[in-house]
Amino acid sequence: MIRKSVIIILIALLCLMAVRCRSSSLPEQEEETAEEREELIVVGFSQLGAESDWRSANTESMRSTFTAENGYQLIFEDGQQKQANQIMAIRTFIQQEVDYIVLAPVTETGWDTVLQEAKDAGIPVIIVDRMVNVSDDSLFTCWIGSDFELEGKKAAEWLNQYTLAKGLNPSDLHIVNIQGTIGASAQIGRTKGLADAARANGWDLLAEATGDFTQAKGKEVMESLLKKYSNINVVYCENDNEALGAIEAIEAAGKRAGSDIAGGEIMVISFDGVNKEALGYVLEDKITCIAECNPLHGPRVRTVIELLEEGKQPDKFSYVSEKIFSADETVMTLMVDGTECQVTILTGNPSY
Ligand code: GYE
Repeated sequence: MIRKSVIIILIALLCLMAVRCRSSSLPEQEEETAEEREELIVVGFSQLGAESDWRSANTESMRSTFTAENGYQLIFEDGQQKQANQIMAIRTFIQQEVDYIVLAPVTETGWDTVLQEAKDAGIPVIIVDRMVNVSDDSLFTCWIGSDFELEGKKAAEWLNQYTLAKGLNPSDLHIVNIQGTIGASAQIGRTKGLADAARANGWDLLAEATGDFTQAKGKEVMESLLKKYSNINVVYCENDNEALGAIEAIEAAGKRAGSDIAGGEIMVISFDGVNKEALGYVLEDKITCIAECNPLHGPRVRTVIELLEEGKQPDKFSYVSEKIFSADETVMTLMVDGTECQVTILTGNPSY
């Protein structure tokens, strides 16, 4: 009897120990994970959408930079080209108490309120790609992106030099502009670059219509422009995806995309230089010239965050330097804003 109760007591003791062990090991494990999580820098990234190859490359650059191996936790939100979605994402990041907010804004205006909320919460906001137009620049920490007007000026100056070299009369250039998303910095700058050059050079800028930076819309818009204007000989597309769509429309209308304007071709000019097919089209002369726009902002944003972590102040505005591509050697050098710019001649060798 005594032996039996000793055994029961022993078993009971063992059970108790086991339970105590589990319950003491559980919080330890939880603590560890929480600690581990705490070590990661949490970045909330509000991406504006997935409208183009440029955008996909930009998203990929952010995803492959802000990894756990590099010490980050990335919370990614796709705004689907709607500012309301992006505002909602930023509010969620604030609630989640992320360490940094990165915003690639769909359009420039309408950010004051939500950025003030982020500022009040003490969360630094880094703007990438397009700009925000806010009344108080202290609402964001810094911006990294491209000089879109410069890109536009380069493309327009390339067209100017090329057509002059070919002996074309400026007033015989009948241009349509398939614009990007209206109100986006990339649209505003590129549209201005062309419109100013058209005025200065005496080109006939027939129409401006938005293609929303997508291939489908680029095609649709070009189809209707071709129906409306029979004399189009240059199409300026504010990104490569629109250019691919425009070329589809040109060919479907029984016309040819190419640089031989005098021979009846429609010259396609574009931006980005990210899409492989578009770069291939440069070699085929279906796209005559592309002003590069660099999407690889992930490492640049990381450098900024590292500076901030060290208590240093990054530059307020950082512009990425960019090239201009063509396969045609007629124009080798451009003067834009008093600066000489070499044209990068594509030869099929991907080393540019
Ligand atoms: O050129 C276009 C994209 O804002 C620079 O957005 C970006 C532009 C890019 O959809 O392809």
